[in-house]
Amino acid sequence: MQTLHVIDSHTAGEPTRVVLSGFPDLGGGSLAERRERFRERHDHWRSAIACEPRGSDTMVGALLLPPADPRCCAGVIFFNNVGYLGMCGHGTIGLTRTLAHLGRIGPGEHLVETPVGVVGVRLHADGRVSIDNVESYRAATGVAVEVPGHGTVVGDVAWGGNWFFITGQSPVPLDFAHVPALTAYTLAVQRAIDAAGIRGDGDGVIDHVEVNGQAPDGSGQARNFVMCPGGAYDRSPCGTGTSAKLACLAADGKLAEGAVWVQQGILGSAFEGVYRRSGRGVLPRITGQAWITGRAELLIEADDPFAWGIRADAVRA
Ligand code: PYC
Repeated sequence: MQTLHVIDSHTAGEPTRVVLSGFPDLGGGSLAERRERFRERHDHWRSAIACEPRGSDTMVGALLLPPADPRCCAGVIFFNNVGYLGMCGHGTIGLTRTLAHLGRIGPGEHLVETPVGVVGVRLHADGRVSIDNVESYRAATGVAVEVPGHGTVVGDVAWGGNWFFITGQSPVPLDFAHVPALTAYTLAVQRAIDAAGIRGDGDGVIDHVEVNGQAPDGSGQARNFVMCPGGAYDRSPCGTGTSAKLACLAADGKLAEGAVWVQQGILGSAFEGVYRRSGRGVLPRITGQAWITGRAELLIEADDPFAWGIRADAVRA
């Protein structure tokens, strides 16, 4: 029997499961090196934690590790039902709230090490969390892709800690009632981008599709629908997706440095984003809130046919 200790939270509706202990030793080195060891040698632990029956398609795991950089209060590797994330905005907000819940950090500024760089976090006295994300930028604009059943879809390719294709074209209103149609649409866009060989810098796979428009609630705020790599949509406004969007707004001159952008997700829950110009793009600061939902021991029994999660090699053909 294997035992893992976890704390669950949600950020604007999107779950994060912080793994505190019980995970195999990944050795030393950078978080990027340890993520490669995780992927190569221990991928079944990812599916045990994130996939059904213990997790779900929406679950983002956050393996808490000692940082290599002594300035940081924690190191983290984010993962989900199908693989690994570079950064995760909602997950970093959930992790920060979890560290506060454990009494490991208090209000103020802290640094967290991720596989794609060090990010700043600020725990506010009222429980909100701001993250200073990695440099985000637009790599390409006006990218056109033929999407079966939807015609030509045009969008931007942008980095916010993960790669995004961001489009303003939506076949239906951006509201909760249209989640099934938005899911089908964004999955079709994702397949079309992949088939067309459209990539981010360094051949980066564009594994997130973001539809952005006006919220239909009369607030004048923006609302998005973000499809994540594993076929589940982000319940939150997506921290890395909001960062990528800020980079596009900055590149288009549509949002001034320091001005607040309120980004709703498809549930209507919101993050606030501001940016400073930097290098190729912007340094985004994203603010949101997370709530603790559980503290658990995950048990893995050796004779359980789904011990390591419901994955292709565990189901009958
Ligand atoms: O908040 O950055 C984010 C995120 C990525 C995937 C799910 N959430």
